[in-house]
Amino acid sequence: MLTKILIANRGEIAIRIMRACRELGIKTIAVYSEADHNAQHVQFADEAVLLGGAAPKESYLNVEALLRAAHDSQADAIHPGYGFLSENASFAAAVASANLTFIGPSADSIRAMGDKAESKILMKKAGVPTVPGYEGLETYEEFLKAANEIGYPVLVKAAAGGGGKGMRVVNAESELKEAIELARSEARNAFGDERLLIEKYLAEAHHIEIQVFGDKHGNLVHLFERECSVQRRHQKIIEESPSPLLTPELRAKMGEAAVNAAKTVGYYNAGTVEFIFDPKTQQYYFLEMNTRLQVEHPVTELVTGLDLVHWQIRIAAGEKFPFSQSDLHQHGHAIECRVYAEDPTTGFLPSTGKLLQFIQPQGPGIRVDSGFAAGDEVTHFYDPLLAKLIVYAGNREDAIKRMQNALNDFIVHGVVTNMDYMRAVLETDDFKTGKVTTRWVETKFGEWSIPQPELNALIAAALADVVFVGGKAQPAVSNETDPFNPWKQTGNYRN
Ligand code: MV4
Repeated sequence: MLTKILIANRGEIAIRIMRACRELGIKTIAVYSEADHNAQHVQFADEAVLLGGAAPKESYLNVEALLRAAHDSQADAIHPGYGFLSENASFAAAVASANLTFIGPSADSIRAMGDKAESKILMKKAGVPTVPGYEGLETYEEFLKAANEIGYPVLVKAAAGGGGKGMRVVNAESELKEAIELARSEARNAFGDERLLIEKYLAEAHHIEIQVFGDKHGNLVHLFERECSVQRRHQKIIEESPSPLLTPELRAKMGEAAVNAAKTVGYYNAGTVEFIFDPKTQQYYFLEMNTRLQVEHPVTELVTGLDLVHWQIRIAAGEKFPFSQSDLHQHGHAIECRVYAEDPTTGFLPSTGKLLQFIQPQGPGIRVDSGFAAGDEVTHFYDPLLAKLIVYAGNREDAIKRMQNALNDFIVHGVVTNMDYMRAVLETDDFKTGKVTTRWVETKFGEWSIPQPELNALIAAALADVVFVGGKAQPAVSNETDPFNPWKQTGNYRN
């Protein structure tokens, strides 16, 4: 069994991983940048090691500093979390070469699934449905012929891309040549690899992903789906399980396809197979496989009752995963809202500042995975995710109601958040009826402003010298000496 784990990450996911370690009796080592010296994850760990400067390349992406920290603190494993180095095959290999356990898949699995052309070829061989298209094309003439065979609109993707990076939609032949040239130069600059894929673009479709989990002894299962179509510029905002679109038959078929996809690379540990689902044809197609624990994993934990990080650690230590597919069931409904320090009224620009108030909701079926507390500084150095608010209820309608109330009870003063925006999304008929596709935010909910009646109330309150806390008006703090006086803070429209 592992005795000491270094968490090569920060924020909410670092704390979340430390909670699983603590329950397993494993010591935790936090790493941090100079900007994070007071961060919650540093305080939560048993030990902490300074990596370097605030810039990720000097700290959380600094492989040499991370391995040195692991060595100096006698860690026997490293958990990468998500983002940063979590899908960097060279890092996974370097961890193994340092005789440390990498809590995740093999470097080979990461490398294979990181190449979107290679992974698509693997899927075709395994009989996993893929989007009609071509890999390995070189000349414009080849792309032109392929696009005419596929039929417009087509999507040009970078083979070394992923998560929407290096993707271009082409609606007509007249746009193709420029799109190919731009996509190629972007791919070369961003990834040092200019290979492109071309495929049919499924515009009105849903992003549905399947959680898979395997041990090092050949047992590989799926843990059902997550619906992730509420996204803005490839940043997920709201995720849920089950998907309102899947029938039990479709769920079983997509789960089997996801397991087959993972088996093509001998996958072990936690992974997610992404599909695009077209409700009109009821067809699903493999998009890519994420070889890491995902931000939205709590949604799966709540409907399956499993602690995924707990099992990641035990699998990494060589234990067998004691569940067969027939042992696993999906119960109830879970929804996650990602609370970002971003201002939806200014095109989601990051909002920075000191957190004056950070009051988390509580009650039955409410979970908050947070990396911040009142008094903390929200900086511009890292992803602006403040917390994940996840709710669980017996059915989708109750889960939506619970989420709306929990968002109301989540009080954040000092930075502007996207919570009112998410509450507005949850209130739409499109969301309630499961009609939100991957393009819905951009086409129907991209620009947003505070509804005028609410804005009037806020203006009246400001003039009347009150602030709203938990939806209730309170006398505004007026004495000038109070450092937490909300009137001192700019950019927080709640004042
Ligand atoms: C697609 C697609 C539609 N048709 N491929 C986005 C990033 C990566 N997961 C692959 N993605 C997509 N690939 C085909 N052939 C739709 C997506 C997609 C998406 C596309 C545009 C805007 C937002 C999106 C959100 C999720 C998935």
